[in-house]
Amino acid sequence: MSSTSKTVEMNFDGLVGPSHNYAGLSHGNIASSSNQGNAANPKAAALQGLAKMRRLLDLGIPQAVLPPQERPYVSGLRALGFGGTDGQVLESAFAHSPALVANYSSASCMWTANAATVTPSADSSDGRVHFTPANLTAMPHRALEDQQTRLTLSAIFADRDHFAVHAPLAHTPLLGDEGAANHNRLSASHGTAGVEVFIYGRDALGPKTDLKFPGRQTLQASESVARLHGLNAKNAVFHPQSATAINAGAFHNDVVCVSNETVLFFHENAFDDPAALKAKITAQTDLLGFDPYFLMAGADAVPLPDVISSYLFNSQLVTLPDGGMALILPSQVEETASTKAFVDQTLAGDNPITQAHYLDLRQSMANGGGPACLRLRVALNPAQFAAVQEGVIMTYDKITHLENWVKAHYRDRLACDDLGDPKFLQESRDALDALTQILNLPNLYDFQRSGT
Ligand code: SUG
Repeated sequence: MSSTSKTVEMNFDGLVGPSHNYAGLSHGNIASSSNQGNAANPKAAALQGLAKMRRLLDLGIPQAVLPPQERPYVSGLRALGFGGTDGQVLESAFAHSPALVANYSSASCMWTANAATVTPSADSSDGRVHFTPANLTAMPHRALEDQQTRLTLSAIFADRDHFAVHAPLAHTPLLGDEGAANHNRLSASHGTAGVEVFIYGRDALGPKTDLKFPGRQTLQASESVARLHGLNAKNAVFHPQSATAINAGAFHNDVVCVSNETVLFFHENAFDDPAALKAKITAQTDLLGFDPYFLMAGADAVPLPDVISSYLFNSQLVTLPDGGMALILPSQVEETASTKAFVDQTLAGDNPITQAHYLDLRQSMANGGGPACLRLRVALNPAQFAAVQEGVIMTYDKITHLENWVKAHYRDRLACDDLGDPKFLQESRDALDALTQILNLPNLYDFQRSGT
């Protein structure tokens, strides 16, 4: 795909890794907990993700991928004192604790909305696109992702004239950072200055709260990312997620809210004091010279449990090249009466949303990841677009190539008991080694650099 003459948004989807499984690792994520111990189908998961990318290309939306991380993460286990060959490291760690190996084997980096927070150059102080890889400290298995994420983003956005990839924030509960999943942006268009809306689950320096589940994102992390990205009081807003939403299973704000250009699409229970949030946003959009659309689903019409089980607001909301916007939704939204009715009502209403597309993402959804979790949005002007490492940008041919790669390398059944098997380790490495050639990302992984 060639670059266009204006700023466009490119979605970087997480390519689902060969170790996709259901280990029930995410406390507070109801789908993850309730599917614990089920066998997964990594092949179907990866193909479902690629089908979503193909659909976005059909709509004329630029599409790219972020490759999966190396799992099982043998160098991580080796650093815990397990020794011998790589196969022996895995076997002895598994004999010691299958749960430990499950944490070091999760394919959770597929949810790239948690890979980083991204500030487009229209908002940053130095005219570059800024990325801060999320430290993901709240969940043990996810806290293992940030160093590789930094390496991957640095390889893809290598041009320092256009891109700044920061270090992740320190791994302390004070600075729990979950990336773009708690970050919205409102602007007249992708290329013009906007207001960035940081939603946090917890003020780590404030009074104790009555959260039943972890408030993963802290206010202090959001403020730090905004500072690092060169945002100021005029283009950043900080606001708490509601405890009601977190306690109902909205472990990230993007389970109950999505934004795109002028639209904020959200549930009544998403935020503490939604009226106050709207006032903060409009104070800034007035200065920027546009009126936002606040499209809110009331809790009476769309009960919060329906929102959590269907992932209505974990849709992608994308700007169509010929005008209007499309919602990319999981099929569960179509199968749930209240959420389907709200989508139909939105399409019929006076707002920019003109299309709804329902997709089967059941493998990812069973771990609490919908369409929006699976993508990192990056707004790029033509020069920035041209500077992205080309190997990760999707064309129809490349998607077909990746589908064939998945069919050749992935299992169609993976249970937690399979994770300690050295044969599975070798299969995964063969797959990732081939992938780095397809995407032209040489020496991306530890096992390639160490030559084992
Ligand atoms: O962090 N699930 C992920 C889902 C992340 C969804 N992302 C967004 N909402 N943006 C999580 O809870 C489950 C893995 C397991 O249980 O094996 C998991 O990590």
